[in-house]
Amino acid sequence: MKAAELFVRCLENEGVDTLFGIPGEENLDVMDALLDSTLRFVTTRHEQGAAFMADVYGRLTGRAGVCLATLGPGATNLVTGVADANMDRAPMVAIAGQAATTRLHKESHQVLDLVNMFRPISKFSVQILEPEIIPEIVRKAFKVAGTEKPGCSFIDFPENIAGQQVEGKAPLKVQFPALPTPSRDKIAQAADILDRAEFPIIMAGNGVIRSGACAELVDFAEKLNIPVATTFMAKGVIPTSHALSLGAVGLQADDYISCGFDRADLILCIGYDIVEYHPYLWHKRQEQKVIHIDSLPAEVDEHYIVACGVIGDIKAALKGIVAESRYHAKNVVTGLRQTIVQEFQAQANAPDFPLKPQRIIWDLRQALAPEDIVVCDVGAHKMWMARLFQAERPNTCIISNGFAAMGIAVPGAVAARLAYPDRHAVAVTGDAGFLMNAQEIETAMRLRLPVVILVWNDGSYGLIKWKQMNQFGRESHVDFGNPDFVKYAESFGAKGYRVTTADELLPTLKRALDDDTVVVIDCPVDYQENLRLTEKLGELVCPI
Ligand SMILES: Cc1ncc(C[n+]2csc(CCOP(=O)(O)OP(=O)(O)O)c2C)c(N)n1
Ligand SMILES: [Mg+2]
Repeated sequence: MKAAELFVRCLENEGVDTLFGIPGEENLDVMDALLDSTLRFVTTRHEQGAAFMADVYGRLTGRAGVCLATLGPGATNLVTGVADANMDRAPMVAIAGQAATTRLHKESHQVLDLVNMFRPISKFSVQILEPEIIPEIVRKAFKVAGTEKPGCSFIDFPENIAGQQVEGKAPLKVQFPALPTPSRDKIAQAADILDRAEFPIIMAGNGVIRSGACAELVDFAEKLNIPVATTFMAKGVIPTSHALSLGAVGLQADDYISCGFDRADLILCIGYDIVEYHPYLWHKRQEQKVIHIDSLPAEVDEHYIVACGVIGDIKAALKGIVAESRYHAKNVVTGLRQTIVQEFQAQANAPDFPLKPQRIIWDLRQALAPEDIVVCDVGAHKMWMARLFQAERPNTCIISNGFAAMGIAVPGAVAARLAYPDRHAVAVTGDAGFLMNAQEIETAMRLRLPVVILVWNDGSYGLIKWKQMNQFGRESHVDFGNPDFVKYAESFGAKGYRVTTADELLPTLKRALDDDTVVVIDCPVDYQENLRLTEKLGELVCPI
């Protein structure tokens, strides 16, 4: 068979069902071989869209999302989405076509050294130099991408190799390593430290979701009476409605939840990764002890010196420690939780127009079922969503907080809808991030994927304006004009709605979710709330 065909067989063997990408001249053989495979190819309108789709598909399914581009400019367009997956620990395999190996040694049309270009933004970056090594390369790419901590593998596939014949080769057996059970000693040491603590608190990170340990985490918290804060990327590991949930941490300023950390004498970091939230922001004075429970040893950081590391399978670690520890009866956080819950509700009925961020989020939560999926973009809206959107289940509020690249929400919501056709998918995005990948509306329309895109319209790079005002008291080059988002949506054959009073938002959202097509909602937002929040948190008095 042709090498390209063997390559496609290997993808099938890995359980890949979907590829996102754009065909090019240098991957003609692969594109042709796909026609005789079980794989679904989603043709996108920008390689960045394809990469973000693979990123979110991988994060939601736990299996590597796959994207494909041609050489040179096709491959450079993948870069942001690849880096995002890699830093957000989402499993991904990115594939690019390449010129024939007979012209890689010289200056040549569209030729770039892609293996080196992708090296710093991937775990494994490789070129296929002989057809015979395809089974090993594909197997290794998927194994590396999917093994803790997950990330991206990049494969460069020169066109002359793809067209060669290869005999007697077949895909390799799919094997992933099981994480080792943490040692008994470490479990005993952690349980002992925990026993002696009075006010332990849990900081759960995305690793809890990746290792499927959410139920064990909730059980652990309940049996030992320990409150749980999550990172932005771990929203939903414990239902926000749970009495022990303290919401999400991640603002660069103190928030109510900081009071929980300040009171604590022990912080249990579970599946937490410092890429998600700098330790100096929650461990400034380093007065609390830290226990690190994760698949891999703690990263070195001067604010993250651990008293004990329990390394290995997170589920096994939690089960082991819970069996040897005690209920912390004094560890009451009712007052703090009440304050946090009041924050969720405080502006639920605010009649103001443009709408307050708090009201937008409240109405969005009312409109969605607990299992529906929100993919959030990056900006001021993300800060508000992370703080106030009440996620009840893991992986229902996708936030990029490793690489935090704008433009993820629209392609991400398309991928969410593909991964879970029975759930609603909503892209929550700023007006700037929206236009970074709005072209993927066409992809969603073509694939008949209903997606709701809720655009927070402030005519500005709102988050940057917020920071400029905080730091310098004046803004610099952050405003822009917007197209008519309703007409823009309609030009794709999608629907567009404009919210003109606060009370219109909830019915508009419900209608959009029922419309069964792509809908763009233009929702004007009042970001004066940003500075009000900064002021309020600056004067924060701890409710415990
Ligand atoms: C690709 C990319 N470019 C720039 C940034 C830096 N950045 C972070 S938020 C932001 C502004 C986002 O504006 P918008 O999408 O309108 O959201 P808003 O802050 O107004 O809610 C910028 C420029 C980034 N994170 N990613
Ligand atoms: Mg904006």
